[in-house]
Amino acid sequence: MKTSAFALLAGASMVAAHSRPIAVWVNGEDQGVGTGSGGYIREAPNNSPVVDVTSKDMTCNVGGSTKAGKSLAVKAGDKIDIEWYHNTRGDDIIDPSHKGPIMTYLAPAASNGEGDVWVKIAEKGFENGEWAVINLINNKGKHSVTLPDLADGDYILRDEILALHEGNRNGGAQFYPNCIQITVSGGSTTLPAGVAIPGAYKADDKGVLFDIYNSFTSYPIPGPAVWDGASSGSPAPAPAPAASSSAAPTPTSAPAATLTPANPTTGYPTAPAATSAPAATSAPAATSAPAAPAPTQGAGNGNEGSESTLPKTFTLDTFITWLRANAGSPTAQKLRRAHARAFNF
Ligand SMILES: [Cu+2]
Repeated sequence: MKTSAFALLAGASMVAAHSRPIAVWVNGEDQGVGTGSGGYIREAPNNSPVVDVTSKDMTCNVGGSTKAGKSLAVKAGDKIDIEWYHNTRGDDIIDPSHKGPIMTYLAPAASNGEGDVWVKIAEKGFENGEWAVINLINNKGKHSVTLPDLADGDYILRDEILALHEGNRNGGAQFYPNCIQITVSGGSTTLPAGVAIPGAYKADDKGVLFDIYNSFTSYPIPGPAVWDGASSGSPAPAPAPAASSSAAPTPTSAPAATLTPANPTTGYPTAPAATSAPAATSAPAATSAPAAPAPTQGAGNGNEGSESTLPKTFTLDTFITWLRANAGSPTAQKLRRAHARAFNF
C-alpha cells in the first residue's frame, strides 16, 4: 500500500515538477539570485515548459524578449555554473523523471535572440550511463559551462533543459529555455553566425522524439554542433543530425548499458515506470508510464488544464485514474508539494 501511494505521488510529480535557473556562479563565486526585478535572468511567468518547437517562446521562454534588469559581468574563459531549481533557491531542483540533455547557447545581446544568431557552446546528453538532468540533480542543481574566448560585449546566454519523460510522443518533449544576460570582457573571438531559435529543433528530431524508456546505446543531442570556440569566420554548420552526437565534446561511453528508468546512483525515488509496474499491474497503461499523463499537461506555460473532482470515497484504482487525469491540477500539485520533502523529490 505504501508503495502504491508512493508510485502515485511519483506519477503526479512527473507532470508538476518543472524547473528554471535561479542563479549563476562565476568561477565558483555566487552571483546571487538572478530572477526578480533587477536580476540578470529573463524571468518567465512560471516554470512551465515550452512544448511547441516552433513557438517564439523557444527563444528565451515566455516574455523572454523583455530584457532583465542587469547584465552579469564576466570574463572570456570564465567558468559559469548555472543553478536550476524547481522554483526557488534551495527547493527540489527538478523531478528525476525529467531525464534529458542540457544545452547552452550564446547570442549577441543586440540581436535579442532573433535571427540566425544562436551558437551552441555546450551540450550534455547521455554520458557515461547517465542523463545530464540527473547529473544536475546530483550536483545540487548546478552545471558548468566554460565561456569561449569571446570578444568583449553583451551577450545572451541561453541555458536549456530538454526533459524527455514524454519524448516518446510527438509534441511531448518539454523544453525549458532560459536566458541570462552577460557582459563579457577580456576576450577576442567574434561569435560566428548561428542558428535560429525557434528553428533549430524539429518535433521529430531524433533527439526530441526520443523514447527514454526503451533501451538505447546513445542519445543524439538535438540542435547544431557545439562551436569550437575558435573559428569566428565559419558559422556553425546547419544541424547535422547524425553528426551532432559524434561532435559532442565529451565522448559518449559507447556501449552504454541498457537504460532502465530506475537510477541506483541518485538515491532518488525510483522512476514511476519502474515502481508502478508491480503495483499497478491491473492497469496495463501503467507499464508505459510516459504515455499515461493527461494530454493537457503538455500545454506548456499557462494553463495546466482543468481539474475533475475526486469522489469522497474511492478505490485505489479510481485514485490512480484521477491522479493521472489531474496530475497537473492544483490539487495534485499541492498533494505533491505537501509530500515533496517527505519523499525527497
Ligand atoms: Cu516538469
